[in-house]
Amino acid sequence: MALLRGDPVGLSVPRKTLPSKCFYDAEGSRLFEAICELPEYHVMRMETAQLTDIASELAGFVRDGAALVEFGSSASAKTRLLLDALPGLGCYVPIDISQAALDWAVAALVDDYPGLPTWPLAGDFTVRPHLPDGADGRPVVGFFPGSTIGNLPSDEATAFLGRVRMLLGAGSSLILGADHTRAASLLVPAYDDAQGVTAAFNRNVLVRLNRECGADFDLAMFEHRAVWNATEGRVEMHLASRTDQVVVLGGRRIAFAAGETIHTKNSYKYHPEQLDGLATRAGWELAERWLHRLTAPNGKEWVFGTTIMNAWHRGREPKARIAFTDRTHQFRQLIPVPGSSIASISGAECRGLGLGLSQIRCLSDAPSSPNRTVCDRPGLWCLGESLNDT
Ligand code: AVI
Repeated sequence: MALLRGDPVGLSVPRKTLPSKCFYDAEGSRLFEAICELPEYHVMRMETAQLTDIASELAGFVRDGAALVEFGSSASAKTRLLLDALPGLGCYVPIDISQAALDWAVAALVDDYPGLPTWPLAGDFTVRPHLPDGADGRPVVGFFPGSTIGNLPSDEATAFLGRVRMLLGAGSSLILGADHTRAASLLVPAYDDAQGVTAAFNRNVLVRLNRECGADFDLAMFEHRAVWNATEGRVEMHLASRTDQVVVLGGRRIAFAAGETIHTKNSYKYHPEQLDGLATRAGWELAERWLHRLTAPNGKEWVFGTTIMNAWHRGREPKARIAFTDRTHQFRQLIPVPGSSIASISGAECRGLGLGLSQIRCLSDAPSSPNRTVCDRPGLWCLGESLNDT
């Protein structure tokens, strides 16, 4: 059941969901690569075309000797476009939770970039918030392409960008790729393609539950659906039960009514200004944005954006941060807060970090909050510790 461990919502509640980490086993990664080639799905092609166009302009924002830190290891064409445009780069630091993915990415790159020191960082950077020693003292540029930021709701996206900001440090920059397309007539086919590749990608989560969690989902009895939710500004992927049925998972019986769905994925399509708002709350400010547009035969537009942001400069850095521990007092998270010695975080952000409110203890030296206050009141938040070292 490792696949579902820590799943805060899951399948045993009325609105069934699964965590998006369920998608990416070897088969899921293979299917995602196939999605990127689909005629209906333009995200990857647009980003690659855009980076090809702007690589030399982006290079103007990166100082010689800089460390390039990529979130999600990759040996992709996009990484290579940047590396080719940045011959003065000091080192490359791909970060990934999976050691195997890192090994593969690094092996694929070293032959082509023999002079570039590569310092892969395996693991959860939110738990061990330090760059490798090889990056010490260098200007730092983060790279988070692929519109993966869109797979996070706004509170989690802010928390993620805040963690990235703390990792990369004062004076750093971040290159962020995000799809801004919001036309339902383009997005629904992009997530429900004619060849059924996205449907197979979605159903693969059931294959994994059968294999890894002892479930007995009948794949033919679940239909893939993609829906544009205009209120939330996101494409939703669901698996809808074709009939009344009961599925057994890890010894539990889970009932599905006909038409009931498992909500498996969200792909938020943030307006550029929304993205700026999230980034600002996380300690970043816009330096430059490039928008790449593609007009479809029906007159609707695909819009992809690459944004470079700078961490707050001296005098505007966060003056406080929140340090969380879990029940075992293990370090979990730091969140920067601008211009204040008091840090705060919303309940939604806590949940975005995968922490239940009762799990959160806050280390604080603020007079109104004794150290290690257990924050269990919805709506109000923990006080953070003051920082002298930013
Ligand atoms: C990885 N991510 C940005 C893709 C997206 O567009 O949300 C994942 C995806 N899932 C189905 N199609 C694409």
